[in-house]
Amino acid sequence: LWEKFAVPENDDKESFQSSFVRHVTSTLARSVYNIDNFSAYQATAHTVRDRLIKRWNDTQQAHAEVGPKRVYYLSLEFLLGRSLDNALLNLGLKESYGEGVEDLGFRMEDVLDQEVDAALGNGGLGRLAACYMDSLATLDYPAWGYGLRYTYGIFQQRLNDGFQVEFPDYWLNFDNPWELPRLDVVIDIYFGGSVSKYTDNNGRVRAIWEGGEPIQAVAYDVPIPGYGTKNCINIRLWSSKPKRKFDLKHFNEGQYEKAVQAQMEAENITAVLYPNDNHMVGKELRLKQQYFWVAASLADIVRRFKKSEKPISDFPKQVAIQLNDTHPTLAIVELQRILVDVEGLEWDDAWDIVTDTFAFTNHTILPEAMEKWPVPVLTYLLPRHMQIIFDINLFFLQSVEKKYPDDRDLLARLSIIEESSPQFVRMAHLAIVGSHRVNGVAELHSNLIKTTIFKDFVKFFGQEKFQNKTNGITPRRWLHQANPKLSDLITEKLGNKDWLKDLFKLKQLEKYVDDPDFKKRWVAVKGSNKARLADYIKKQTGISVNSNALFDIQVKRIHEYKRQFMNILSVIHRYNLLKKMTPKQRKETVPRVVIFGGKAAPGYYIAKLVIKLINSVADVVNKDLSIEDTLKVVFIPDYNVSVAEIIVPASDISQHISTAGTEASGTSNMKFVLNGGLILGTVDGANIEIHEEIGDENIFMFGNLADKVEDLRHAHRYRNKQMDPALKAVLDDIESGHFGDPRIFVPLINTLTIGKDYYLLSDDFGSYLRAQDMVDEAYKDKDEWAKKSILCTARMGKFSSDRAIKEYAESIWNVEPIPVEEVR
Ligand code: 26W
Repeated sequence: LWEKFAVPENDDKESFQSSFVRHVTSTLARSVYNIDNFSAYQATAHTVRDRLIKRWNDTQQAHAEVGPKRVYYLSLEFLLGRSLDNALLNLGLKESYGEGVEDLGFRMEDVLDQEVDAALGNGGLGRLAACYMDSLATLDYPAWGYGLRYTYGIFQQRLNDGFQVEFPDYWLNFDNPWELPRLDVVIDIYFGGSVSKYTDNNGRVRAIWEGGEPIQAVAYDVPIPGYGTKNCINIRLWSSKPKRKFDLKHFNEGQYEKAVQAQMEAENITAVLYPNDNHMVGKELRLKQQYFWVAASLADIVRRFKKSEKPISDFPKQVAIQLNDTHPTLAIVELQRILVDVEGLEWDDAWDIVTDTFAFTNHTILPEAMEKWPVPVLTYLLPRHMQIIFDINLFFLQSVEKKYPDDRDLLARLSIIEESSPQFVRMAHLAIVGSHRVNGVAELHSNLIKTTIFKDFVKFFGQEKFQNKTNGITPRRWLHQANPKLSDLITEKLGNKDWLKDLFKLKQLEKYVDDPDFKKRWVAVKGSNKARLADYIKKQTGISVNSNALFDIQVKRIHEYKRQFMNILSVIHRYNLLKKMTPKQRKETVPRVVIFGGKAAPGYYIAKLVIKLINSVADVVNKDLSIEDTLKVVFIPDYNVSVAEIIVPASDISQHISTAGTEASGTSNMKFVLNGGLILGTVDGANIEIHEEIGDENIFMFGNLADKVEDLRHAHRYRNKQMDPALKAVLDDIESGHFGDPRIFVPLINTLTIGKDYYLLSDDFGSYLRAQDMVDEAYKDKDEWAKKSILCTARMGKFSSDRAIKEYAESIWNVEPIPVEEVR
């Protein structure tokens, strides 16, 4: 009987339209005669959602039948962006649904543009998690993501007089068709309380943790469809809710308001995404978020494991958990607590299970980003967990002492506890000790962590525990979706879309680098993407830019180590040169549009001054008619995933100019090159591997190498080094008031003088300017440039997130793909 009523998957235009109309009238309760673009978006989204739910169920059923080892990706951030276009493309419905929408009188582009970004992340780490989910789904892995459903995502950025101002991102204002509330999946999470010990029947001392008031974690599921497969995986996001019961004590005392307040505090836990990227701020609420999230996730994972009825010792054969940076490290402690206190295992047996289950990815070596939490705070929020951490540390240090007797310094360096006052828990140390594998995110970065921050751990645990997994990006979103014209051209040339599942197939494009017709079409696509960006810039900022100029783009979070400051200083240098030129010289120079975008953490004063400086320089340069349109400067406000999809396909050059050794990998570098944009970059992060793949002629590299950085810093500190003269001249220019009241910029300029130029702008400035000149020179040869652009795209196979995910699956998780058949 059930089969008779099963909904078939009809992908044609008419089925779409009938579902569209049904959703308009039933789901949205509107008349089909007066619906706007937003309702059209909602009706389309709900139609797609129906499909996703079907696939989601089929996938869960297929997995339940096999009972495979599953991988769980714990990430405090999932920077998904928009879902509709991505789902249409991954499901292969773009064409039929597109026609269906247009027939009904809408422009698909306008409909897609109604969607607000799911912006539950800061930058690189969050977007990486989103790309990895796309690849896990596409490659048919039985995988789950676990995160938090923040009510407010990353703030919206607006500019006021050139300064950043933050606005709350209340993204759930309207219904969110991309989540399935699971109001039946609810887990009680406890904070505080106390621990008592007792001796059980076998004479073992056991602990009981009796937590304080429970807070509920409610599951919201976000389906992630793979490309060209029926597999559809799930990101489970937890939302905090008060447990619906009276606080009798307050109630009896007649303190109604107090009772309500306690309930509101429960909702606070998942209210807001912390907007700090690469910078630890020790807020207690953030720690509560972390525990709330890992405790709910582990309860869910353990419950699913128990359904298999396998012995608990099989846990690591069924479950792999990847820790996305140290943010979920308490999961290690929580699993140990469950195994010892709840399941009654012996400590050592439990610990073997824990370490076989977890693996840890490090994403940064910046000292200010390292998470550490005060012992007193942990002690009152999670008393039992604090005891377990001390025990983990004790047994770990005992094993160190056994191997290296009498090395007290080594013990202090390795200890999970920092012996300061108060004491702190070093989360990275806990993550390493509790995991069987640790990895960095690009070759250089993985080598650096082994020789610097984790050096002593390599000495103790050995090399094998430490791996590299170079990051990747999904070609579905970052080429197929963001750059449909280039995608179509590639598909036409290669004869099919197989490259979307095997990015190494792009190699075949190399055959055409000398084909004039192909080159012409390639350049035309770039031109039309630049025109699209120029339109967007005009709409957002009012600035007109010439789309025949060289588009030079730096978009990423604003941070001193990423050196947007150095970029804008070089723009001032260029501006001064242009002003000195004769009209004839100006005619011969390559016109440039320098584009910036990115958010500064709200409390990061220096980063915010960089934004102000960029806008002040833009104000002066863009108004100056004497330079005859040879230079424009643009700051695009509110950079996010959907804005990136417009920006990335439009670059001629993009800048990735971090001080060597500071950018763990970078992933936007990969996005730009995949779209035929060249890189101007330092010898850092994944730039190095991109260089290796695409060749010397197709990239502009400059600057000091990572192994020189420490010596250079030392020289600055102790030898009053001379500043680069060109840099000095530019700073003088700012100080003369050329770009508005110079007093504003004093603290920024001080970072180079009083602050000893920690990120070595002065040391790299000369070679940076020379590299810029080489870019100008190369751009004059349009034909050669087109060739470089094609070769860039053709050689990017390695940087697909599919490659990265396969490496994780094979050498860390030990999980296999499960093909999913449609269930009727
Ligand atoms: C505790 C504060 C905090 C918040 C976020 C510390 C660290 C982070 C992230 C780990 C920072 C981050 O996003 N790192 C970036 O990770 C990307 C993905 O691996 C890399 O490509 C970037 O180079 C790295 O900066």
